[in-house]
Amino acid sequence: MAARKGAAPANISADELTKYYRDMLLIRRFEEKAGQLYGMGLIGGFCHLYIGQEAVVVGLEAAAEEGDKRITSYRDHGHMLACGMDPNGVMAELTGRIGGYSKGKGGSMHMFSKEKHFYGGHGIVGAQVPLGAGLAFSDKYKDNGRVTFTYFGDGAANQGQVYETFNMAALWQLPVIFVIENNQYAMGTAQFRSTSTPDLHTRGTAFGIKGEAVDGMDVLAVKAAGEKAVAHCRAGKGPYILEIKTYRYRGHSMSDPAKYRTREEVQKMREERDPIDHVRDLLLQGKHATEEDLKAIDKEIKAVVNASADFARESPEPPLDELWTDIYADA
Ligand SMILES: Cc1ncc(C[n+]2csc(CCOP(=O)(O)OP(=O)(O)O)c2C)c(N)n1
Ligand SMILES: [Mg+2]
Repeated sequence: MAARKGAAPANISADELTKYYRDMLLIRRFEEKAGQLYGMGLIGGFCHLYIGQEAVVVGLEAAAEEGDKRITSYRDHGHMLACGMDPNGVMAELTGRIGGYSKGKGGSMHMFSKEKHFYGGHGIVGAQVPLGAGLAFSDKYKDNGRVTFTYFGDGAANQGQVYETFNMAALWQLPVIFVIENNQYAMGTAQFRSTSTPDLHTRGTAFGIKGEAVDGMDVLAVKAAGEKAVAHCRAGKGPYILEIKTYRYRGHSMSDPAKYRTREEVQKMREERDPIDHVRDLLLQGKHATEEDLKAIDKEIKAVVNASADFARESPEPPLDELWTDIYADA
């Protein structure tokens, strides 16, 4: 990944930069709070934090339009916040409360929003990839110009169902962007230990799917690549692969022995490549914001996140009769 220095490109406004800063910071602070609540025993089950990867979803959401869809894995809180889902509903779901997106019955990995076109939250590695192509199939059928962002990890990229999906998506020219969030690890397995060729963006070549690698610690690079991929899909040219090179700072999930990488490796990334610091520098160097402006945003975000934790704690657990609801769709 190239070093980043200097001013923002001229075509990016101060308002846009500020929005990306705010959106990424919301995810970072929300995830930190979720980590705290987990430590206090308020979150049960699995919880996979997105800290470090914020520029991926914020950059791609900047390239999306109303009505576009998104679907992802279990590392999903950032995707939900970036597409505008309510932090209160997400935090309440994490803590298993009735005010959560799945009425407290889904938890971290299983949330959905029809309103925001967010189709989950999937715990089976790679399972969302064919589902994402299915969403795109429905859009193609309806000829509505919509695009589906189908996110999955570097580990998931080695799954068989991904390639069955690539074949069908290319055959039917589906408007789907396969977003490989390459954070270099699948649980405790480094990519070089599990993957025969490191360039995951070339994985569509056999199916005639174009792909490119993107610096996932640079929100502007992600946005630019996203816009290109979206234009490709909307023009009816079929699927597109974005391999977004990113990094997770925290463990795979809340229980992670952290023996597969050094502290120094993580520290170096945080210090030299942090996506939020990057935009902060652009804002300050370009004189688009003062330290005081940024402090005010930090304060505002903290208040939103604290309010979500309060909302979650005050929301009751689902009553027992909720066990029998939301099992089948109403015909
Ligand atoms: C089919 C299946 N196999 C194994 C697992 C256990 N598992 C959960 S996450 C994970 C690693 C996936 O890594 P990656 O796709 O890189 O995503 P990341 O966690 O890095 O976001 C594994 C093996 C699972 N959930 N589903
Ligand atoms: Mg990974």
